Amino acid sequence: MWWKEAVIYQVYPRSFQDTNGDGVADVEGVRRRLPYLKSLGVDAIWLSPFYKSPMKDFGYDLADYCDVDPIFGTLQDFDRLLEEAHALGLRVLVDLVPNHTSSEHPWFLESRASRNSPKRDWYIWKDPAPDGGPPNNWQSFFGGPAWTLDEATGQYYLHQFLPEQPDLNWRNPEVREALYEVMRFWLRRGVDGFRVDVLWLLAEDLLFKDEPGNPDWRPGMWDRGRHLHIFTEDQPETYAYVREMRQVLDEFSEPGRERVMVGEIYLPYPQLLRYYQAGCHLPFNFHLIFRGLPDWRPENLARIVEEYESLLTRWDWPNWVLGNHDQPRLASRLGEAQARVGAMLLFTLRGTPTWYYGDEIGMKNGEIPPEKVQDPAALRQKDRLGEHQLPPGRDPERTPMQWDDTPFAGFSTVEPWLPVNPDYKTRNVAAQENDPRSMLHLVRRLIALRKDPDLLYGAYRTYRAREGVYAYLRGEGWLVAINLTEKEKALELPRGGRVVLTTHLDREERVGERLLLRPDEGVVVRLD
Ligand code: ISL
Repeated sequence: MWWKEAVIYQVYPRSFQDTNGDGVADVEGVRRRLPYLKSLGVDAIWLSPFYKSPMKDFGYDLADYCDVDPIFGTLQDFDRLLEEAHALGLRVLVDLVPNHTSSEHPWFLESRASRNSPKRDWYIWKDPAPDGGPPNNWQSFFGGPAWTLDEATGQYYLHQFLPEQPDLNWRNPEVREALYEVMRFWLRRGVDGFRVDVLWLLAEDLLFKDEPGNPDWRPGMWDRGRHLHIFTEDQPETYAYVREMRQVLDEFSEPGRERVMVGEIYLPYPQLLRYYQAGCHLPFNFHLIFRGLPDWRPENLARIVEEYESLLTRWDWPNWVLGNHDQPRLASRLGEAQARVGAMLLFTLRGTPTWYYGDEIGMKNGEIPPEKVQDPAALRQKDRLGEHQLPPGRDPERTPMQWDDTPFAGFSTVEPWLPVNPDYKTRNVAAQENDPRSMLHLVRRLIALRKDPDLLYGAYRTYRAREGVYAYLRGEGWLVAINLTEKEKALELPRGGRVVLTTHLDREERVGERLLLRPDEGVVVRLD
């Protein structure tokens, strides 16, 4: 099945390639860069939202599910991109944002118009608490209460994100059918599937009780962490909704042309894995991001992989991620040398990898001067906490793609919406194409190597996970050994073999039963 063998590449549409000189990238820019994506060897592209939107959350606030925002282009541009991608053998996944719309979506305008509106029940409206305050203590992901009062009708509406992102009421079958029609709209156009936004948050408990306090919360942690989320996350109804979405996908699937659902789900494994049973092809496994990167030791990484591997049934296909548009850049979290090691890990584990644009050249978090901060998550904190506490937000990982060393990095002809990282002069695609030992070449080699049937489908077994070295076996003859330290390490191999790839890209040689790993080196060994 294609999605088991695929590498998915995430494009953040605002930041990939501008073609009309407005400083914001566009759909046409993705089309023009298809040859690059093809040369990288990826199989599928996932596009974050490019739909009509007031852009309060940069597209995750949709005012029209079935049209392209003019800043990104037109539906015709999208059709052309899709056609050319398919001609090159690249699949295209689009973002589906079912949990909330923009407050400017016609559905919400109708819903808020009056308490008797036929669409009143399309969103979640509640009377104020007896003191006039919000109905309960639920907090928004972006800080502050998850409820906003609509003065005109005297009720609060729920928004787990911005006040400009009201939550749809998924218990209402009309809402569900409307979203399934949205899916059909894009499936008929030919998309290969969806990355579904906040899939684990679709339903809320009907009693709307206060969330209990989180005993682990400490000052400095984010607001929403003050409480547990037992009434807003992972509710039983969600599984039924996932099943229904899967049916819509199956209406359009044929052998070799399965339309797939990738689910954004931040949950512990036992809960996460239940989304497979509900029919989600790839419930995102973010554990390397939120447990691995902060504690980059072999013992920890092996635990993360083994727990997952031991819980998966043979119907569940694994997947791995190291970065996305909500998380600090891989190369900033691990440093340049270990980012290469991280890439080797991601592409040699069992399961479908998803790769974030720019990580293949080791792009780092951009430095965003306070007056240029755009991310609403950061700006809301600033309003509440004051300038001096301004958290970095998510802009640093969304800076323009660094194509070459010309002004604005070949991204645009004008000042881009977020500053280009100044390191673009030396860190860019063109420079790395010319450097045979660059991270770009490493990623390309890893993606190509991953096509080996044993690396795709072979079993995973931990070989060693201690003293800075993490080594594992894949299938019959592969051994991957990564050195997570800056010190030289030695590893006894089960038998001799051949180093076929090193993160340093400078040796391919026979090894005996003793493998020497240089500082920050990862190697893939083909055992005899
Ligand atoms: O960024 C996060 C964790 O580090 C999350 O809080 C994130 O906001 C959450 O996972 C939901 O993300 C998705 O939905 C949001 C949107 O802002 C994010 O960009 C998107 O990935 C609302 O649609």
